[in-house]
Amino acid sequence: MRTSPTILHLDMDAFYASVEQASKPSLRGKAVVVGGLGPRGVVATASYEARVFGVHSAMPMGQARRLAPNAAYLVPRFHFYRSISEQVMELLRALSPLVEPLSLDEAFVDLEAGGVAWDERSARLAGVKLRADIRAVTGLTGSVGLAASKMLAKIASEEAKPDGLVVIEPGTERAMLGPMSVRTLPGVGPATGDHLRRAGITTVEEIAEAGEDELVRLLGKAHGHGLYAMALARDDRPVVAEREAKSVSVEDTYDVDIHDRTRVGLEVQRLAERCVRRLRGAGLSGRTIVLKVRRYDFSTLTRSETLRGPTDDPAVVREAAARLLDSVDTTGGVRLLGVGVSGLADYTQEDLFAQAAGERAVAEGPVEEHSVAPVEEPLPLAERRWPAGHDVRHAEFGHGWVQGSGLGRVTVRFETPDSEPGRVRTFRVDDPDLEAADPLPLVLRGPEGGDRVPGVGSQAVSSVPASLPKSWSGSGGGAATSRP
Ligand code: TTP
Ligand code: MG
Ligand code: MG
Repeated sequence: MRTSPTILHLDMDAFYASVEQASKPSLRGKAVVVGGLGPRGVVATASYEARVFGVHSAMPMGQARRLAPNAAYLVPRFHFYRSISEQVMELLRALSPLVEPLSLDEAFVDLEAGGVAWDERSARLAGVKLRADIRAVTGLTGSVGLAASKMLAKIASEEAKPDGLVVIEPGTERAMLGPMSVRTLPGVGPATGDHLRRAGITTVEEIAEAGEDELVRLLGKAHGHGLYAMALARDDRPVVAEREAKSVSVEDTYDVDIHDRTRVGLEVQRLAERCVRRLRGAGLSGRTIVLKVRRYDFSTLTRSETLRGPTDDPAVVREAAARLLDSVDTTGGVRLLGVGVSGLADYTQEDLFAQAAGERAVAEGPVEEHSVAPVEEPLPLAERRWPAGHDVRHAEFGHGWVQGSGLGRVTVRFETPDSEPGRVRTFRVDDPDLEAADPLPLVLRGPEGGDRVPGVGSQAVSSVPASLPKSWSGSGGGAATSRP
């Protein structure tokens, strides 16, 4: 492990909700909930003002409305969030070639590889400047964690939230991790957490005390080893930029996130079959089966399993894909699924035997690479046309956003990111003067706008004030972190 805190983890604060507040002046400082507003909708995220009432991600929308009846309820604008995400990722890529995005609002950056930091001081400076630059370019706040490993950098950014920066100094990490819940460690979800609790293990310290053999006994070889190492703060995983793998794969994007686990399973089976058709069509086979799952928040997981020999057998690929799916948490919904086969060979082991039988039927027709999958929850027409929170333009009143619709009426608030909070007017849903519009940029970039992009390694820290992080809250761990 490196000896300086030069791995940076960034996570934007209340991302979707903050974008909405930046777009809509009347919502700043207010409780805002973004998510599915249909009968089975769940909360994607809530502004920190709404979290005070107990509203949080993945909560059923009905429950959120009971807890925070006066909050603004908005439908997500994924394309817009993605464009803001790209601006943020571009700032990260200016720091280092090694940027590993984990979701739309989150990424690791290897500052050392970019030559922008080599010790604690330079790392902290880069973090402070990054936060200021993100604010200047997007108008939003993100929290930064700095540490000598990915695991600790991510824990640090969580501690820094909201709107802060925390550095974990190398040498202090074990003392800091010890009293924390096992759930803090990567890969420990509710199921593993329960499993460990039943064995009397609730803190990271207790994992270390239990010893490696006990962990392996409880959780199996791979997971047990991995978790034990994490508990001792041993994490050598490198920051890896996204790269292309050689494989045959198919994937589907869903218009509406799939929440139903059975349905997810069926889709994976369908994709496995389609993947095998393409594989066979190309006269190939492969040893490694890969499952790709993109979740509601655009975080993308891949799981893979390597077989003893190459295959192009649909049953083998289906079963492997199903096993891989078992290890993926899909709570919150799935936007995209993919199945691939890599480790390609131009023959199959079975071929050597099957040829005699002479029956490798490749009877399937042409396969589309990418098809639009069926929609799970069709929206009522009125909602589809005027989703709450989406932008509109009125011929006379200009740019605004839909505050609500129903009973043949739509209520629009006319304001823009740089205006004062605006006024509300109501129209008929079929008013010809009203049309859907694209979102407006959150920050107007002046002629000097280009200067706001960070000059890598420059000593100048942007003049936008970077606010102080909230103080360290772990018991006895005060020495482990420090503030800018
Ligand atoms: P997060 O980074 O987990 O949460 P956040 O940015 O809203 O808040 P925090 O300050 O705690 O980081 O997720 C990023 C976005 O992903 C979030 O704004 C909305 C979306 N999301 C969902 O759609 N469903 C979910 O269950 C979660 C956790 C996030
Ligand atoms: Mg976030
Ligand atoms: Mg995140």
